[in-house]
Amino acid sequence: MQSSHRISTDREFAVGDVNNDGYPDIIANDVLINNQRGGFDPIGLSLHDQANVKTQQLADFDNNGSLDLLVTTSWENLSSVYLNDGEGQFTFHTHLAQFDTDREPPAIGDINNDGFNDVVMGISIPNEGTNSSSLKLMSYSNNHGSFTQTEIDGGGS
Ligand SMILES: [Ca+2]
Ligand SMILES: [Ca+2]
Ligand SMILES: [Ca+2]
Repeated sequence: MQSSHRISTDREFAVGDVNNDGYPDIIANDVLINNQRGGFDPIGLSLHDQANVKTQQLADFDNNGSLDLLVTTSWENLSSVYLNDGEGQFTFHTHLAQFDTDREPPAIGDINNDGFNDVVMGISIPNEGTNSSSLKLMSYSNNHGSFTQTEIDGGGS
């Protein structure tokens, strides 16, 4: 059976196996589960500020073996982590930056080698008393799904 599903083109979508059945699934406006017969079945995806999603990336943030979702939005300027229940249902977990994020997607990797995926992204912080803002490079180190924000020296521009 062929699933037809409308996706908007101004957001990045992600591919990964979100229900751990060995078949790659798609995160677009919805979670599209690979039905193993060449089609995809939408199962629903509820995000804050759904209409303004800018980037979506999959990575396991709580180390339970299921891919979680890191989302940035362009309107409320939030970056948020959603945890996967193992079936591809994502539940809001935490916000990272609440400032405008860089146009580039965040980078994900275990930068302090503790076994948990961390996040690095550029955020735009307003300069006090002016209309200008500074782009700063921030790291979000992850400890069992709880993130600590640190400015990376020399990362601004
Ligand atoms: Ca799958
Ligand atoms: Ca996970
Ligand atoms: Ca880490």
